[in-house]
Amino acid sequence: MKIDVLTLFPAMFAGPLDESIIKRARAAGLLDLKIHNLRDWTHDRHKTVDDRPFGGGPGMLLKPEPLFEAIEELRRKSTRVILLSPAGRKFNQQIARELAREKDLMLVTGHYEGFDERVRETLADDELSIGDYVLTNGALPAMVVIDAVVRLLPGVLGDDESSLDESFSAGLLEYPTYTRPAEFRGMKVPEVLVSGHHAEIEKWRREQAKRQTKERRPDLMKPD
Ligand code: 4GX
Repeated sequence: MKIDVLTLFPAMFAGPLDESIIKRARAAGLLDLKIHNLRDWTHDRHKTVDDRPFGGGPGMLLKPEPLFEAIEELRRKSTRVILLSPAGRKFNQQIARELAREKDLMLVTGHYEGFDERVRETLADDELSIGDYVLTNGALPAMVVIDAVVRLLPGVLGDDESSLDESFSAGLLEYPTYTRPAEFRGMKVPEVLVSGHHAEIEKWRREQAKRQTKERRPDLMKPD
């Protein structure tokens, strides 16, 4: 997959996407990730990317010209252009799975009060929010989307890394898990898990996953 990111803060992307699984995906050629500085598509001496809103009011908006020029230069027919903003659809695992099936993505991150509305109307295929809180800019949301999508690309996760998906796909939280020692500071691992009764273990895990979900995330619970 090719992912282009358009941002005013390219340096923010240096650490998180150069580590661990995303680093490995890039090295293996499974992900072609390019970070672009929106200021590279300005033409004035001050590299102006923002301006005041017509009609007055507080805050600055990203001007349309650099965004139009950048997106029109970088996108291909196959590219899904996605804006990141608190006004977008709420990002979740289902949307991550949907995006993982695309050939190319372009993530466009706002700043200040947001985008000139013509960017949204004309260039955006989609608009996503990572949650109901306000960040200083869209770089972290873009990295969150990239991380969640890239780990779903075929070949990116090893067998030991991929188990977590199943429970979320099944709509339940994980059951509690333990590793050695069997007793730690007086706290014992549940007897059934060390019993070797595989059918009993399965049953216990299913019950625990349901209980955890009901207690902590009832909103995930499917009616049944
Ligand atoms: N999930 N932010 C975007 C600027 C902005 C404001 C309005 C467009 C419209 C955020 C989030 C988020 C802060 C990124 C404001 N852009 N983005 N930025 N939560 O809080 O995605």
